[in-house]
Amino acid sequence: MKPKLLTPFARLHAQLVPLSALLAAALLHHVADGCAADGSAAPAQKPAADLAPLPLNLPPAGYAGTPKDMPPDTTAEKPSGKPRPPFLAPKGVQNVALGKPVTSSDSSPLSGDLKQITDGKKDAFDENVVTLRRRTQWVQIDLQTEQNIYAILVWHEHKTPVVYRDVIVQVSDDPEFKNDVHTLFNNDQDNSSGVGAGTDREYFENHEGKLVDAKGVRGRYVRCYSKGNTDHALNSYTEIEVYALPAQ
Ligand SMILES: [Ca+2]
Ligand SMILES: [Ca+2]
Repeated sequence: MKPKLLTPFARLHAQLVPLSALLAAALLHHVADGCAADGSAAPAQKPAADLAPLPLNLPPAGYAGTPKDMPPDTTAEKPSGKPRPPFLAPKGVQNVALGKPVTSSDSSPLSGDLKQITDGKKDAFDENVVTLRRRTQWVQIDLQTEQNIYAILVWHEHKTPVVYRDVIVQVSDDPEFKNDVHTLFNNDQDNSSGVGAGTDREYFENHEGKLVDAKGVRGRYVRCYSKGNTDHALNSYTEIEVYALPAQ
């Protein structure tokens, strides 16, 4: 077939159609970005001014200095000895785990009481440590309402620079953790706990606790796994904090 020659008008039309489609797309993008469909201004991405460092209240150091000897078979980095940089989260977040009920795969700890994991006491004293039996164990906090979670801090025991194995931190709306599970941290690289292999690194316990970035994930339950540490096969906890804002 002979190629059809376009009249000057048809050529202009052919150029304008994609242009108008582009304009419409740009307009839609603008609406999605900043304006609600009814024309009122919708909240844009949270500006940096609404962020603030987490309102942490750290316990004193449980040991002096940094570990001299690296334990064998660890993926942990040698600690720098410097304080952790401030972690920014939306202003107004608070530790919503304080005083909340705790359950565990081990319902009768070898020492301490599960409720001590959310009692706010986190100094490196033996009486603040709850110890669960060996092998993979978990503890779970019921925040009692859905929350937008920005950070989770875990102190196993920080009297000595031990490295815990198979630390996995998850959030879900399902108390059984079967559906809708968000895994925020997992350093079980060889999947020896069978929850799934993770890519995070091990770390040394210290008074700052392990800070896990939760990125605003929504959920009611927080579950933390571990499988012993470089000193012994038991699983200890001193405190878990969950920094969140009530879900809208
Ligand atoms: Ca405690
Ligand atoms: Ca492992």
